[in-house]
Amino acid sequence: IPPRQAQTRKWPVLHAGRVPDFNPATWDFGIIPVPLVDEVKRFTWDEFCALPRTKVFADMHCVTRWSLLDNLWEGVATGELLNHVKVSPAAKFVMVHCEYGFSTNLPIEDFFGSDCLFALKHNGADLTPDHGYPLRLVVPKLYAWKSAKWVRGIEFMEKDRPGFWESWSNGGYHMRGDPWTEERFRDENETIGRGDL
Ligand SMILES: Nc1nc2c(c(=O)[nH]1)N[C@H]1C(S)=C(S)[C@@H](COP(=O)(O)O)O[C@H]1N2
Ligand SMILES: [Mo]
Repeated sequence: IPPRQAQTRKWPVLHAGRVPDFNPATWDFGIIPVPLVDEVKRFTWDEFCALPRTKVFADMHCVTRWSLLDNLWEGVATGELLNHVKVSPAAKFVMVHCEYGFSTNLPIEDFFGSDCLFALKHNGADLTPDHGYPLRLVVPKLYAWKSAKWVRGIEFMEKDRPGFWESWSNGGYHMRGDPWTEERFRDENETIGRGDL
Protein backbone atom coordinates (compact mmCIF):
# COMPACT_ATOMS: atom_id res chain seq x y z
CA ILE A 1 0.00 0.00 0.00
CA PRO A 2 1.44 3.43 -0.93
CA PRO A 3 2.51 5.85 1.80
CA ARG A 4 -0.17 7.19 4.14
CA GLN A 5 -2.95 5.07 2.62
CA ALA A 6 -5.17 2.70 4.64
CA GLN A 7 -6.81 -0.46 3.38
CA THR A 8 -10.60 -0.42 3.07
CA ARG A 9 -12.75 -3.57 2.93
CA LYS A 10 -15.92 -1.94 1.61
CA TRP A 11 -15.76 -0.16 -1.74
CA PRO A 12 -16.49 3.54 -1.16
CA VAL A 13 -18.41 5.58 -3.75
CA LEU A 14 -16.81 8.91 -4.49
CA HIS A 15 -17.61 11.47 -7.17
CA ALA A 16 -18.78 15.00 -7.79
CA GLY A 17 -22.33 15.46 -9.04
CA ARG A 18 -25.05 12.95 -9.77
CA VAL A 19 -25.02 9.42 -11.19
CA PRO A 20 -25.91 9.76 -14.89
CA ASP A 21 -28.53 7.71 -16.75
CA PHE A 22 -27.42 5.33 -19.48
CA ASN A 23 -29.17 4.98 -22.83
CA PRO A 24 -27.46 2.47 -25.17
CA ALA A 25 -29.26 3.98 -28.17
CA THR A 26 -27.66 7.41 -27.74
CA TRP A 27 -24.41 6.51 -25.90
CA ASP A 28 -21.25 6.92 -27.93
CA PHE A 29 -17.53 6.97 -27.34
CA GLY A 30 -15.50 9.61 -29.15
CA ILE A 31 -11.82 10.02 -29.83
CA ILE A 32 -10.68 13.56 -30.55
CA PRO A 33 -7.33 13.56 -32.33
CA VAL A 34 -4.51 16.08 -32.24
CA PRO A 35 -3.97 17.93 -34.49
CA LEU A 36 -7.68 18.22 -35.16
CA VAL A 37 -7.32 17.64 -38.89
CA ASP A 38 -8.32 14.00 -38.71
CA GLU A 39 -11.91 13.07 -38.17
CA VAL A 40 -13.28 12.45 -34.69
CA LYS A 41 -13.67 8.69 -34.36
CA ARG A 42 -16.93 7.50 -32.81
CA PHE A 43 -18.03 4.13 -31.48
CA THR A 44 -21.64 3.25 -30.77
CA TRP A 45 -22.39 1.16 -27.68
CA ASP A 46 -22.60 -2.02 -29.78
CA GLU A 47 -19.34 -1.23 -31.55
CA PHE A 48 -17.55 -0.56 -28.29
CA CYS A 49 -18.87 -3.77 -26.74
CA ALA A 50 -17.58 -5.74 -29.73
CA LEU A 51 -13.96 -4.69 -29.09
CA PRO A 52 -11.62 -7.38 -27.73
CA ARG A 53 -11.62 -7.72 -23.93
CA THR A 54 -8.85 -7.94 -21.40
CA LYS A 55 -8.63 -8.54 -17.64
CA VAL A 56 -6.49 -6.68 -15.13
CA PHE A 57 -6.00 -7.51 -11.44
CA ALA A 58 -5.04 -4.36 -9.55
CA ASP A 59 -5.28 -2.21 -6.44
CA MET A 60 -7.04 1.16 -6.31
CA HIS A 61 -5.79 4.12 -4.28
CA CYS A 62 -7.91 7.20 -3.58
CA VAL A 63 -6.15 10.43 -2.65
CA THR A 64 -8.52 10.69 0.35
CA ARG A 65 -6.34 7.85 1.73
CA TRP A 66 -8.31 4.64 1.19
CA SER A 67 -6.91 1.75 -0.85
CA LEU A 68 -9.09 -1.06 -2.18
CA LEU A 69 -6.92 -4.09 -2.94
CA ASP A 70 -7.36 -7.00 -5.36
CA ASN A 71 -9.83 -5.76 -7.96
CA LEU A 72 -10.46 -7.82 -11.08
CA TRP A 73 -11.36 -5.45 -13.88
CA GLU A 74 -12.62 -6.58 -17.28
CA GLY A 75 -12.94 -4.39 -20.32
CA VAL A 76 -11.14 -2.92 -23.30
CA ALA A 77 -7.42 -2.11 -23.02
CA THR A 78 -6.63 1.55 -23.70
CA GLY A 79 -4.03 0.27 -26.19
CA GLU A 80 -6.85 -1.26 -28.26
CA LEU A 81 -7.73 2.27 -29.41
CA LEU A 82 -4.46 2.29 -31.36
CA ASN A 83 -5.99 -0.30 -33.69
CA HIS A 84 -8.68 2.21 -34.65
CA VAL A 85 -7.02 5.63 -34.72
CA LYS A 86 -3.67 6.95 -35.77
CA VAL A 87 -2.18 8.87 -32.85
CA SER A 88 0.02 11.78 -33.90
CA PRO A 89 3.48 11.95 -32.32
CA ALA A 90 2.44 15.48 -31.29
CA ALA A 91 0.05 13.96 -28.74
CA LYS A 92 1.64 14.10 -25.28
CA PHE A 93 -1.37 14.17 -22.93
CA VAL A 94 -4.89 12.79 -22.81
CA MET A 95 -8.05 14.40 -21.50
CA VAL A 96 -10.69 11.89 -20.48
CA HIS A 97 -14.22 13.20 -21.00
CA CYS A 98 -17.20 11.91 -19.01
CA GLU A 99 -20.92 12.47 -18.56
CA TYR A 100 -22.01 15.92 -17.37
CA GLY A 101 -18.63 17.48 -18.14
CA PHE A 102 -16.38 15.67 -15.67
CA SER A 103 -12.86 15.31 -17.04
CA THR A 104 -9.37 14.27 -15.97
CA ASN A 105 -5.99 14.72 -17.65
CA LEU A 106 -2.98 12.43 -17.73
CA PRO A 107 0.29 11.96 -19.59
CA ILE A 108 -0.12 9.78 -22.69
CA GLU A 109 2.39 7.15 -21.43
CA ASP A 110 0.31 6.67 -18.28
CA PHE A 111 -2.90 6.43 -20.32
CA PHE A 112 -1.42 3.71 -22.53
CA GLY A 113 0.08 1.79 -19.60
CA SER A 114 -0.25 -1.96 -20.21
CA ASP A 115 -2.50 -2.26 -17.12
CA CYS A 116 -4.95 0.48 -18.21
CA LEU A 117 -8.39 -0.34 -19.51
CA PHE A 118 -11.93 0.90 -20.07
CA ALA A 119 -13.65 -1.36 -17.57
CA LEU A 120 -17.13 -2.78 -18.06
CA LYS A 121 -16.94 -5.26 -15.17
CA HIS A 122 -15.54 -5.47 -11.65
CA ASN A 123 -15.01 -8.84 -9.93
CA GLY A 124 -17.13 -10.60 -12.55
CA ALA A 125 -20.20 -8.36 -12.44
CA ASP A 126 -21.23 -5.36 -14.55
CA LEU A 127 -20.23 -2.10 -12.92
CA THR A 128 -23.01 -0.67 -10.79
CA PRO A 129 -24.29 2.84 -11.68
CA ASP A 130 -22.45 4.28 -8.63
CA HIS A 131 -19.14 2.86 -9.77
CA GLY A 132 -19.33 4.05 -13.36
CA TYR A 133 -21.78 1.87 -15.30
CA PRO A 134 -21.59 1.33 -18.18
CA LEU A 135 -17.92 2.25 -18.63
CA ARG A 136 -15.07 3.66 -16.58
CA LEU A 137 -11.39 4.17 -17.15
CA VAL A 138 -9.03 2.30 -14.79
CA VAL A 139 -5.45 3.54 -14.40
CA PRO A 140 -4.14 1.43 -11.50
CA LYS A 141 -0.76 3.16 -11.16
CA LEU A 142 -2.25 6.63 -10.51
CA TYR A 143 -4.58 7.92 -7.78
CA ALA A 144 -8.15 6.85 -8.43
CA TRP A 145 -9.49 10.23 -9.46
CA LYS A 146 -7.81 9.51 -12.83
CA SER A 147 -9.98 6.36 -13.08
CA ALA A 148 -12.87 8.35 -14.48
CA LYS A 149 -16.38 6.92 -14.22
CA TRP A 150 -19.05 7.20 -16.97
CA VAL A 151 -16.45 7.82 -19.70
CA ARG A 152 -17.67 9.05 -23.07
CA GLY A 153 -14.45 9.77 -24.86
CA ILE A 154 -10.88 10.88 -24.88
CA GLU A 155 -9.04 13.80 -26.38
CA PHE A 156 -5.40 13.69 -27.38
CA MET A 157 -3.56 16.92 -26.52
CA GLU A 158 -0.23 18.48 -27.37
CA LYS A 159 -0.15 20.50 -24.15
CA ASP A 160 -1.36 19.56 -20.70
CA ARG A 161 -4.55 21.11 -19.35
CA PRO A 162 -6.21 20.50 -15.98
CA GLY A 163 -9.31 18.32 -15.77
CA PHE A 164 -12.01 18.67 -13.11
CA TRP A 165 -10.18 17.82 -9.85
CA GLU A 166 -6.93 19.19 -11.25
CA SER A 167 -8.40 22.68 -11.70
CA TRP A 168 -7.36 25.20 -9.08
CA SER A 169 -11.01 25.90 -8.34
CA ASN A 170 -11.68 22.22 -7.47
CA GLY A 171 -8.70 21.65 -5.20
CA GLY A 172 -5.76 21.67 -7.60
CA TYR A 173 -5.17 17.92 -7.54
CA HIS A 174 -1.95 16.79 -9.19
CA MET A 175 -1.58 16.78 -12.99
CA ARG A 176 -0.13 13.24 -12.76
CA GLY A 177 -1.03 11.69 -9.38
CA ASP A 178 1.48 8.92 -8.61
CA PRO A 179 0.44 7.44 -5.23
CA TRP A 180 3.92 5.99 -4.54
CA THR A 181 5.53 9.43 -4.54
CA GLU A 182 2.39 11.07 -3.10
CA GLU A 183 1.64 13.39 -6.00
CA ARG A 184 -1.55 14.54 -4.30
CA PHE A 185 -1.70 18.25 -5.10
CA ARG A 186 -0.27 20.60 -7.67
CA ASP A 187 2.59 22.90 -6.81
CA GLU A 188 1.38 26.35 -5.74
CA ASN A 189 3.85 27.87 -8.19
CA GLU A 190 2.43 26.04 -11.21
CA THR A 191 0.64 28.37 -13.56
CA ILE A 192 -1.05 26.05 -16.07
CA GLY A 193 -4.78 26.67 -16.05
CA ARG A 194 -4.68 29.68 -13.71
CA GLY A 195 -6.60 31.61 -16.33
CA ASP A 196 -9.25 28.87 -16.62
CA LEU A 197 -10.90 29.81 -13.32
N1 LIG B 1 -16.99 10.92 -13.56
C1 LIG B 1 -16.31 10.90 -12.41
N2 LIG B 1 -15.41 9.92 -12.21
C2 LIG B 1 -14.72 9.88 -11.07
C3 LIG B 1 -14.89 10.87 -10.06
C4 LIG B 1 -15.83 11.90 -10.31
O1 LIG B 1 -16.01 12.83 -9.51
N3 LIG B 1 -16.53 11.87 -11.49
N4 LIG B 1 -14.16 10.79 -8.90
C5 LIG B 1 -12.93 10.00 -8.90
C6 LIG B 1 -12.45 9.68 -7.57
S1 LIG B 1 -11.89 10.98 -6.64
C7 LIG B 1 -12.32 8.40 -7.11
S2 LIG B 1 -11.54 8.04 -5.66
C8 LIG B 1 -12.88 7.27 -7.87
C9 LIG B 1 -13.78 6.47 -6.97
O2 LIG B 1 -14.36 5.42 -7.66
P1 LIG B 1 -15.51 4.60 -6.93
O3 LIG B 1 -16.61 5.59 -6.59
O4 LIG B 1 -15.91 3.56 -7.89
O5 LIG B 1 -14.88 4.07 -5.69
O6 LIG B 1 -13.64 7.71 -8.99
C10 LIG B 1 -13.05 8.71 -9.72
N5 LIG B 1 -13.83 8.88 -10.90
MO1 LIG C 1 -10.64 9.99 -4.93
